[in-house]
Amino acid sequence: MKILGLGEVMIQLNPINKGPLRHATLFERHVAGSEANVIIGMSRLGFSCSFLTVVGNDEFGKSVISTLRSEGIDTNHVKIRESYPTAVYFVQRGFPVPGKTTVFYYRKGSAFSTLSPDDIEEEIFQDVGLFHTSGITPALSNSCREATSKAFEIAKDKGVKISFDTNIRRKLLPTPEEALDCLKEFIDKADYLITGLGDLNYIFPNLKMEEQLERLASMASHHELIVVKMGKEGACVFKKGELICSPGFSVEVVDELGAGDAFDAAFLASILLKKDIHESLKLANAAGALVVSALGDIEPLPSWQELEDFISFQEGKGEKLLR
Ligand code: KDG
Repeated sequence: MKILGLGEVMIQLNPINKGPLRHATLFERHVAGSEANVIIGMSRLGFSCSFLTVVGNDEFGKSVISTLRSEGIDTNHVKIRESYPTAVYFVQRGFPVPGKTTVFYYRKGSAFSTLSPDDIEEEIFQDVGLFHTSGITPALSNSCREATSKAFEIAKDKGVKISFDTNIRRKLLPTPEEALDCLKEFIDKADYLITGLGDLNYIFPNLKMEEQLERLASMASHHELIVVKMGKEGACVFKKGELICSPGFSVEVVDELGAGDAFDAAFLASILLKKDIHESLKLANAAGALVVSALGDIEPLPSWQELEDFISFQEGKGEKLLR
């Protein structure tokens, strides 16, 4: 089955040391973007993937394309926009809250923000079994929102399953009202709806998780299941009113960025391979934990073997891995 992703891919500048960005002088350069991270994660787990994005005709755009290609992603639908830059963002790790990462975007007016319904052609969905995007994409500009709507319409028309991660970035959707207004049509059409405790608390404050999930489920008329990521506490699946949860793994946090995307990749891959929900959650939690232990969103995305090794080690069965 072919997987199609849609989203902005950026250049990430991640300081080598933790602390306030104003004092950072040495940076690692990475390529990252939530939806692309998910697609690359699924490619590493054996799925055939293609990605729809827009980059500038610049050095960073070339870097994005070569990264996607080097991961085996079909880049036939990557568009190059003259005179618009590929977006960049900076990361601040461990300051002011230890273990937490803050991002500073330089993406306004980027090549991707010009994505419009004209870029979403029906033939892109040919042979696609699953389409994935997140709440970041429609929040980037009005034309991105219209393009995302068109992609959802085509996917629904063609019977392509949709996976949607609410992925609310408060710098893009600064109030809960804006977030709900922007995301509701995508929540409504998603088959696999993925969210996080932070997003639920933002859009449905002062409610218990079960109540928040009931509210979300009532807005999501096509959902097969809803996944809630809870960081190091693990994750739960809400299906037909039942909540199935799995605990997280405890690891040292080097850079928490990308953990949720690694989770999505392993969860979706597992569900598509018909693994049961407990097993899928466990593998997804393991993928998230692996990604927080290293810099960069894409680099630490695991293979099946690496997931198995990580879980065996965490469960005290990994003696042979030490040699
Ligand atoms: O999920 C990690 C991403 O959020 C991060 O790497 C950058 O895609 C990004 C975004 O838009 O915040």
